[in-house]
Amino acid sequence: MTTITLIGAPIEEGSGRRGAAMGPTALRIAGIDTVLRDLGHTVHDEGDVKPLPARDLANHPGANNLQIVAAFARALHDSVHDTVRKGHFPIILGGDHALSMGSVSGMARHAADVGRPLFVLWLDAHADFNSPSTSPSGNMHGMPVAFFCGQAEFAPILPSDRPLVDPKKVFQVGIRSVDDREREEITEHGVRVFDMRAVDELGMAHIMRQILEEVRAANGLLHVSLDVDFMDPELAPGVGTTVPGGATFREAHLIMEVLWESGLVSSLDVVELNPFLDDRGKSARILVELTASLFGRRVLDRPTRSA
Ligand code: EXY
Ligand code: MN
Ligand code: MN
Ligand code: MN
Repeated sequence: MTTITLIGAPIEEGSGRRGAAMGPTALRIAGIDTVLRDLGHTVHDEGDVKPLPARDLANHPGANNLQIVAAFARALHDSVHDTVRKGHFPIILGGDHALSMGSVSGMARHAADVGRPLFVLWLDAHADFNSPSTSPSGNMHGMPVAFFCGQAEFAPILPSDRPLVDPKKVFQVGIRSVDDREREEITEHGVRVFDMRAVDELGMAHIMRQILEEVRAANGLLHVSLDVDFMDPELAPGVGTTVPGGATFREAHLIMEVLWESGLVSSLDVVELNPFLDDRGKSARILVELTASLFGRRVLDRPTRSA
C-alpha cells in the first residue's frame, strides 16, 4: 500500500477567472482522503501550500499575475520534492493548471536525483504549450508544459539550472483545443500527442498500453496531470474552459485502472476544478472517483498485464 501526501494548491490567478482556488476544499469535501484510506492507503493531508513571495519578478505583459503564479510554483516545487524524497506519493489538489510548473519541476528534480527519466501523462483538452510571447490570453494555466520543458522565454520563476522534462517524454491524451502557435511548437519539439481523434480511432486501451510500455522500458517515473476539462463537459461541468467532445466516464476510468495496474505512477495533479461553476459537486465527485481508480479501486480482480 502507498503512503500518500495531499498538498492543496489554491491558485486561480493562472486561469483568468475566479473559483479554482476553492478546488482543494471541494475535493476534500468530496472525501478524497477517505476513499484513499478505505482502499488501505496511508494518507497525510499537509493542508495548503503557502506561496513563497516572488517579489524579485517584475510584471510581465504576456504573463498575467506572474508573481503569484511564481510564488505557488516555488512553494510546490519544494513541497513536492520533499514529499517524494520521503518515499510518499504526492497528490496536488488544484487550483489551476499553472501549478504544474511547480509540481512537475519538483518531480523532475527528484527524477534527476535518482537517475531515472521523468515521463508526464497530460490528460487535458488543451496542450498548455503557450509561452508569454505566443499566448493569446496571457493566462499562465495555458503555459505549464512549455515551462517545464524549458521552452521559450519565461521570467526566472524557478532557477534556470532546474532539471527539465524532455518534450518527447510528455504524452498528451484527449487534446482537442490547440492554438496555431502551440500546434507548431508541440510538433517542433516532438510532444507525443494523442488527440481525441486518436482516442476515437485507436481506443484508450491501445494508447495507454503504448505509453506504459515506453515508460516501463525506460525505467521511468510517471507524473499524471489530470485537468477537469479532459472529460466531456456533460460529465464534468465544473471548469472554466469546457470543450465539447471530451473523454467519457469509462475512458477516464480505464486510464486510471490501467495506470494502477502498471505500478508506474509516481505523482498526480488534479487541477482546474472550479466549484463555483460545478453542478452540485458532480465534477468534484468524479475526480475523487477517478483518483480511487488510480489507487486500486476495481470491480473484479483481474490479472495485471505486467504479471
Ligand atoms: N490555449 C488557450 C490559452 O492559452 O489561453 C486556453 C488555455 C486553457 C488552459 C486550460 C488549463 O487547460
Ligand atoms: Mn490544462
Ligand atoms: Mn485544459
Ligand atoms: Mn520552441
